[in-house]
Formats: sequence, C-alpha cells, structure tokens
Amino acid sequence: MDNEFPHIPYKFKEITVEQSIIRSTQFYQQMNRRRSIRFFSDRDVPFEIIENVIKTAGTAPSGAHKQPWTFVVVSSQEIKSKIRQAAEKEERISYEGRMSDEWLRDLAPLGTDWRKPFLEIAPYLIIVFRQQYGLKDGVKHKHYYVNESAGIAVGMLISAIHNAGLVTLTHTPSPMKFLRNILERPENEVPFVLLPVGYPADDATVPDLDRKSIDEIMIKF
Ligand code: IYR
Repeated sequence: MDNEFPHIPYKFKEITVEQSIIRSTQFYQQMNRRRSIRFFSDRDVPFEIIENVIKTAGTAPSGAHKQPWTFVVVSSQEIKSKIRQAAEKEERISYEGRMSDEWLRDLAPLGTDWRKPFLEIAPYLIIVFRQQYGLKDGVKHKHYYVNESAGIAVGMLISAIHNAGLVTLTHTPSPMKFLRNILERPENEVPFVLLPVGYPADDATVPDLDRKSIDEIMIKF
C-alpha cells in the first residue's frame, strides 16, 4: 500500500522574507486595482492570453484532484449573439419580477439591468462549467467539493485575467441552463459563471465602491 502511489520531492523555490513582504504588498496593490467591468471594447485579444489564463485557472486545487471544471471559450459572433439573446430573455424576467425589492435595491449602486450588450461586444466569453460528476466513456465517477473547487478556479481565473492586463465581469445569468444547450455540454456539466474577457471601453465607468478594511474582514487570535 505504501508504495502504490509514491510521492515525489517538492521543489520549493525559496525567496527571502524581505522579498516575500515586497511581493505580497505589490500583489495586493495590483489586485486591489481590479474592478468588475461592464463596458467592453470590441478590441481583439490574442488567443494565447486566453489560453494562458485558463491554464492558470487549471492549476487550482480541487477535491481529490478531480479538476471538476470545463472552460468553454466563445469568440464566434453567432454564438455570442445566441447567448446574449437567451441571457437577456431570462434577465428581463428576473429584473421585472423574479428578483425581490431588496435585491433590486442592493443592485442599484451597480447600475445593472437586464440588458447585457457586453455578451456581444467582448471579444471572448469564457463560460465555466462545474462537473457534478465525472463522465468517461459513459461511466460516471464521483467528484467532490465541486462548488468549492470551481469557485477557487474561477478566483484564479479572474486574478490571471487581471494580471494579464485585461478586464472581466463575473456574470451569472439566472437561470443559466440555456448555456448547456447552446454550448452542447454533456449532462454532467452545469454552468457556473460566465466571464466576458477583453479590454474596457474607452469611456467605461465603475460604481464608486469601497472595500471592507482588514479590520472588518480579519479576526485574529
Ligand atoms: N444576474 C443578474 C443580477 C445580478 C445579481 C447580482 I447578486 C449581482 O452582483 C449583479 C447582477 C445580472 O447579471 O444582471
């Protein structure tokens, strides 16, 4: 049993404590400049960057290392239009009745409504699917902590997109089952989030928001 799955040495690349402080500070400052962007330019993005950010997301830890995610990349104008149409249809019903007054009030500062032009304007849409179970040659196998795993991968994807000098938005059209049909995904895959990726429009604006301070988010014993 001991030798069935032998481990290999971990090649730790040590940096000095000073470097560690500098890098953690700089990384925080860079990440703190990230904003969710709803106004995109149609400027093209080299596909290599999209591949790199998805490779980065694919390095996320996952339950039993099952890597329960699929990243569908859409640049086809025809498919983007289909997605916009279907998303706006659902979003319209949501904004005009499904969402509570409290929810709509909470969203007011963000300035969102049912219209989602960015779904056609951004050069790329990345639709992340979580795999509820594995499916290989018609045989199902178990996946674990699927939401946690996919959520971590999306966090890393968003960080990678920001690091690459691009912008994105965590968009969750609701309900989002239509994505499985349009993108012809198998039964084990459930749409998780949709990220338009690209450059911001020249006149892009963002809501005037503050982030919670460290004292509000951290408790120390
Ligand atoms: N899915 C809708 C509504 C929405 C919900 C939340 I919570 C947000 O933070 C933002 C939007 C939409 O995309 O407009």
